[in-house]
Amino acid sequence: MFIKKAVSIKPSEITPKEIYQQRRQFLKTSINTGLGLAATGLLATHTADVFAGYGLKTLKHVKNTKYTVDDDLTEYKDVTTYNNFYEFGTSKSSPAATAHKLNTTPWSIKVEGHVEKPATYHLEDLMNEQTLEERIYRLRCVERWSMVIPWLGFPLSELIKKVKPTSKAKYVEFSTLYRPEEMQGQRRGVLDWPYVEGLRMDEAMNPLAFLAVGLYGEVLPNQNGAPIRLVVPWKYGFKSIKSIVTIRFTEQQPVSSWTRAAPREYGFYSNVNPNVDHPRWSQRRERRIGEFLKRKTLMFNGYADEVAHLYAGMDLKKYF
Ligand SMILES: Nc1nc2c(c(=O)[nH]1)N[C@H]1C(S)=C(S)[C@@H](COP(=O)(O)O)O[C@H]1N2
Ligand SMILES: [Mo]
Repeated sequence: MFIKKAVSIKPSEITPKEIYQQRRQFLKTSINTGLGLAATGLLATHTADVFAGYGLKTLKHVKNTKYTVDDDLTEYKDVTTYNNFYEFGTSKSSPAATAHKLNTTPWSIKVEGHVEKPATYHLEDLMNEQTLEERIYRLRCVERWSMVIPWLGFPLSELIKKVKPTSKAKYVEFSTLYRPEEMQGQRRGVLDWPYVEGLRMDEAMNPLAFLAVGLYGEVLPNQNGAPIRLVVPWKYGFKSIKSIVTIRFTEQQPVSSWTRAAPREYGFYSNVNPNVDHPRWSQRRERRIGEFLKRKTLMFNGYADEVAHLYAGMDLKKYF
């Protein structure tokens, strides 16, 4: 399908979202109606309309064909207008409407706790040291919807290796920016701000754990967690914390914002698991945004080969 085509593109090529969407639309149309090439002009116009006013900076990257999926990509418009980012309100549409108020330059990340080399990284320096790669991941929200997103970024393990955690470092804790003047959702006590998330050290070092700075070939739109956010594709979406300013290495298991808010509903692990219900709903199925029929939720969101070994011997009903 579409993804197979996309991965054959030269690694050095910058592929802005318009190109993705045109290819995707073209493939869809030629399959559905057999119109072929004649239809592309019309579709190109349509695509340009949809993206009028975005115009974000493109990022140079290579495609990592090891991390891709056969599923169709979720439309750029859905990825950037249907969001969970409570710092900008609790509705799905408010982040896209209000996140432009967030000033993301300059931005730095403080790395502290049990590390040999604590540091404050300016985002630009960090990015200059990394080769950005594109990875296509599924993201499954605990609320039973999912998306497939082409992220740009680098493995979390790269950053961890730089700061050299000591033997006391058993967990990694991440915090989001706290700036209620620009994040109007933080003026209300919906969650205990700043938003906090955490991973066990071996989870954080797993090659799938990713720090994203872009999507669809461009810098992250603010509503998706600019300028840098975590993506942990085998866990429910809320583990993928946005707009990170602090990374701390700890001995104790961090208490994440959602666990603090509702410990019976949101555990520390929060691995995608169709066999463990949320106390208020089943997790067996999900709706892929843009699709009508529901699909079955996969164990570890389809990433069991990569991550099941991390939980060998653990009772996943207890450690939900
Ligand atoms: N700081 C912060 N990070 C967050 C959230 C949030 O409210 N605040 N929502 C989470 C949830 S519930 C999901 S599903 C994903 C959504 O990411 P997306 O909007 O880029 O698809 O972000 C996660 N990261
Ligand atoms: Mo979510």
